[in-house]
Amino acid sequence: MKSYEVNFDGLVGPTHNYGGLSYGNVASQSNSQQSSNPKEAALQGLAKMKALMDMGFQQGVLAPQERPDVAALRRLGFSGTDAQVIERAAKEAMPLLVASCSASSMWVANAATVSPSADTADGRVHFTAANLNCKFHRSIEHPTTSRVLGAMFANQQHFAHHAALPAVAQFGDEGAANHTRFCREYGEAGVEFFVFGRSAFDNRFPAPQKYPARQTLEASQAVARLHGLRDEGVVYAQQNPNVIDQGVFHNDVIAVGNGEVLFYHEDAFLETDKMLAELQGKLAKVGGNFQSVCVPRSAVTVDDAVRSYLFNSQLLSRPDGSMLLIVPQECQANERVWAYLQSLTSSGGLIREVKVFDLKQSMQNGGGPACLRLRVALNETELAAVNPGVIMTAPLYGSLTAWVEKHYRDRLSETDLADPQLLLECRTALDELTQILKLGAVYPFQIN
Ligand code: SUG
Repeated sequence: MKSYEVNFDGLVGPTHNYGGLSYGNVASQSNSQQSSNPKEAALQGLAKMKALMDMGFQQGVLAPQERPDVAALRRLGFSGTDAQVIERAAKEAMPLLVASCSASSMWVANAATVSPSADTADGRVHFTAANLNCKFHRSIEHPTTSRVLGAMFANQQHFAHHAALPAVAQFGDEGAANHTRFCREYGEAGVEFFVFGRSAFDNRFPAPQKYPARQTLEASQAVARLHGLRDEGVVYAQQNPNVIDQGVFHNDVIAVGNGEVLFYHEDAFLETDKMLAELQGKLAKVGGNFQSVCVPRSAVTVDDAVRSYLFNSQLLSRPDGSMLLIVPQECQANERVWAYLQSLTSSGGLIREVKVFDLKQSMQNGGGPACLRLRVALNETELAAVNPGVIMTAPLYGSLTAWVEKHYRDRLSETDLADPQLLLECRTALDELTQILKLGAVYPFQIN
């Protein structure tokens, strides 16, 4: 049976703004308070989805969330009508209003961890929504994420959904941003690679000194148990705490993998040789031939990687078996990174082509091409069981573009977030979106 990696991209929500909310994420910190352009952000994301679809890849779309999250503000003690809740939060606690307005759900690599059916004990595709509990503005995403994923992958014969892990730091879980799967074919059993930043209960693992390590070993282990993965099909590795302290807040800022290939920076991991040997050995047991491409620090520094987001690229398999790298334009702007990419694609290796995308609006918050997509490996039968409303087609691209043009502002600054009109605009837009994507009622304002 045929199988595919389907990229579900997060549609940027109408409140996209630069709140400076993510300590440890250099771009989010340095662009704090700049005014944003939500319309441009959404159109940039849609252009990437359309381009991949046009190249023949399977592409889907994941809906944004209801923002401002009035319910979250109510839980923090703001009361009255929705407009009063927003007005009071703006007056008394602007940072909380800003957090409740974040469009951060666009970075759907953090939405969930997904294990394909070939890897799981019950032969279903498993999803665990990420608790994202390192940052308040992201910790409020998972209930809606679960409802949206439930509406997209509703067929219980093929899809199993798990609620987010307990929302405490010990089980900090950032979803697929720290999860990679290696396999020969998408429909065959593979090796799931979980990268953690620290251990909550075992102090033998060194932790970063400056910035938070968002993903714990214990969270990754819990996800592997929930999904029913075999020990032989799992490898855990620790991210180098020094790179976390340099702004590598997820593994997908320093490594990317696909098929049998891991593309990574020399400084990405601790105990790299041991880890590579384990990946090689476990992939060989399921018939795969693990290959790694190490980018040396002499060619690209960690700082280059953080600024250019070289590793936050999408590594895609083409029908002839070669690979294509989708990179943000910041890679072209960095001389060393661009020179490295030229030598990589001309070296006769597996990665043959680089395609550059303008994702500046998202990049300025630390979200590159890979952050914007959630990968779901599906066989033909499973793909046919996905809600067809969320699979990208030329007509859907047309409808979503028109929807963005109609509802989105082209400028948003912090003071605009206090405008109760913004809430109404967002709800009107999202109500229409659930009809376009055939999701049913998934947002709090539609349910309560
Ligand atoms: O969680 N930025 C996101 C970026 C997530 C990128 N995802 C992956 N690497 N997979 C984050 O730090 C910034 C929001 C702001 O500052 O307004 C933010 O949430």
